[in-house]
Parts: sequence; C-alpha cells; structure tokens
Amino acid sequence: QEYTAVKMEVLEWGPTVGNELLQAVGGKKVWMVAATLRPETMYGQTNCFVGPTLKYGLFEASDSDLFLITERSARNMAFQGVFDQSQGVFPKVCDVIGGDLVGTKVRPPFGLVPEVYVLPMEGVLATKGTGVVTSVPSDSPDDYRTLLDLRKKPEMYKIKPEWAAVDPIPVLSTPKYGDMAAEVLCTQFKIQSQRDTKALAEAKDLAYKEGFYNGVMTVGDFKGTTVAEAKPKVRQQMIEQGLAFAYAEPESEVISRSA
Ligand code: ZZB
Repeated sequence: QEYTAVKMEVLEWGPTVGNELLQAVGGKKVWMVAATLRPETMYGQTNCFVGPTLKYGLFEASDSDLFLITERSARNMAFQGVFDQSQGVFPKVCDVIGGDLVGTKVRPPFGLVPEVYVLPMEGVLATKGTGVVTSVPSDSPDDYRTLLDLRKKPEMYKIKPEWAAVDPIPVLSTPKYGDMAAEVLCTQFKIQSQRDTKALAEAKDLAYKEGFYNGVMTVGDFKGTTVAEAKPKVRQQMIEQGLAFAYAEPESEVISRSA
C-alpha cells in the first residue's frame, strides 16, 4: 500500500503536553506526519486525529526536524530513506501518549484553514500508517462521524468545543453525493457513532469509488479537473514543496491486518 505521508508542523503544544517532551524538542521543528490515500482532499483538512491510548514517539528525521509518529512507522521510514541517518536508524528522543497531544495546534499542508487542532479518535489503528490521521470530514465518513461525536460530548472526550469548531470544507463534487459525500453517506446509512465500524467501512468504500471515478475538484490549483487527474498532481506539488513524501507499508503487515 503506497501512502502519501503529509507533514503537519506543530505550531503550539496543547495543555496536557509534558515538560519531558518540551525539553526533548528543544528548538527543533516538530512534524506530526499523517498517512493518506487522498492527497487531493488535503485542502479540506479541519483537524488532526490521534488514538488517545496509542504510543507515539519523537524521532530524529534530521538535525533540525523531529517526526511525531508511531515507532512502527518510524522503523518503516528508516528503511525507506526518509530520514537523514543511515538505513534502518531512527533515533527516538521521547515517548508520548496520544491523549497528551489533544489540543495541540498544527498547520495542515495545503489546507484552506491554516491552523487546526489535534483531537482524539477511538478507532485509530497502531498497525496502519503513522497512527496520525488528518481529518477531512467532507469526504471521509469516519472523520465526519467522529467530529459529530466530539461536538456532542466534548466533556466526555476531554476537549474544548473550540478545538472541534471548524465545519467540513467541500473540496470535490460527485453526481451521487454532491460536495459532502461523508455527510450524505453517514445520513443514508444512519451511522450513529464512530464505533459503527461496519457501516463506516461500507460508506468509506462508496465514497472512495464515487470520488475517484466521478469526482471533480471544486477548489485548489486543479479546480474543474477530475479527482483521478488531480490526485497525483496535488501529491507531486506537496512533495516538491517538502510537505509530503511517499510512504509504503510492508506487504506482510498489510496481509496480517486484513486477516
Ligand atoms: C485523509 C482522507 C480524506 C482519508 C478522505 C480518507 C478519505 P484505508 O483505505 O483503510 O487504507 N487512516 C490512515 N491511517 C490510519 C490509522 N492508523 N487508523 C485509522 N485510519 C487511518 O484507509 C486509508 C485512510 O484511512 C487514510 O486516508 C486516512 O484517512 C485513514 F476524504 O486521509 B485518509 C473515503 C475516504 N476518504
């Protein structure tokens, strides 16, 4: 599975980030890196999700830059020539639990909204991507439903309502679902919570297919062109600007995950 890894720069740490982490960061730049299959939707990022109980680390990508991702994905990157160190080397400077990152402010690359907050999402898998998920609630049913859950019970999720205040941003349009595929599908499937994983998987599949085969961009440099055409072009732009890179998952893990 070949993902686009998008780099979200940390702009301001949230209220529950510990001193140990701040000291480990020093003056370095920190990037929360999210793996996506939908680079063309990056204009519509409204949040960044982490698994509240998942373990993340700060890894030295270069002398000046740290990546905040799972150790598993750091290891994969270290074997894909992403880091400055030699093959297979990925020095960790600090551990951090996802929940402690909630409320941190990051810059979503190519986002129409320039600053977004880190929020908790229950279903984030430690075994997929980087464990960091960028939220596009206009086109991802999981992201849309999670946003509704968070807005409904902010105290329960220990978030400030203003962290979940950005509404879904339309980025593409399809004949079947208009420019809010995620909302349309969540309503159609009567999805009640982010835990309705079966219906959400079906909705995701439909959104992927309709977007890819029949979608037309409504924003960005490729406005008016098809999604299939825009996808590799947006990806290329992000890579050229140093805001993204290719990230692949080992085949064995892909198999064990779907088994
Ligand atoms: C932005 C985005 C916009 C995404 C969209 C999807 C959609 P797949 O097909 O199952 O491989 N994701 C990435 N990592 C994780 C993780 N560790 N746990 C849970 N979800 C994760 O799914 C790949 C997608 O799942 C990624 O692409 C990411 O969300 C999420 F408009 O990034 B996506 C119809 C889907 N639309």
